[in-house]
Amino acid sequence: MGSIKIIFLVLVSIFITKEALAAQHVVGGSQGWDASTDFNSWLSGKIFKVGDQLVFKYTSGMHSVIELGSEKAFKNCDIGSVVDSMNTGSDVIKLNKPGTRYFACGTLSHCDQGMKVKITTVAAGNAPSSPSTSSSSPTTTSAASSASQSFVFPLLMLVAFSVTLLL
Ligand SMILES: [Cu+2]
Repeated sequence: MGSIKIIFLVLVSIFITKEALAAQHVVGGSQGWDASTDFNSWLSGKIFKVGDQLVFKYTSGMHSVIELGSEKAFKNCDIGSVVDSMNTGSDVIKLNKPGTRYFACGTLSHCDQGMKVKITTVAAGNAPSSPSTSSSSPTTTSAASSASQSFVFPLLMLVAFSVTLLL
């Protein structure tokens, strides 16, 4: 019985560590990947780190996800220059290196209607101290994100603890 508890605690702590390091971002929040979603407000204050994942949730067949190769293609909704495309309705994209990536809907005219997001990934562990560009409000956003993380962590600990008590 005791060894089961230890194994469980180890598994839980691995889970917590992974959770603290990488986050999953459902694009558009509860509204998902949809023409009616305001992606700019969803993006505001979000920080994407290496190792995080993007999840696009939508009705398959109605929308799709395409990755565009350049800022210009993104601006012009040039959905002809596609780097990658997905259409399962629950597409997961791993942000595996720092930099900017561009995603849009592949359905005709949806990109022009606003179904596009520009995701800038920062190195994991580093505080998002962007040196020169985009100095809009880095201090407030980083404070907000660390606040939400410090809220999630004790919550997971509490769940882990109560599950351990049940064993
Ligand atoms: Cu669409």
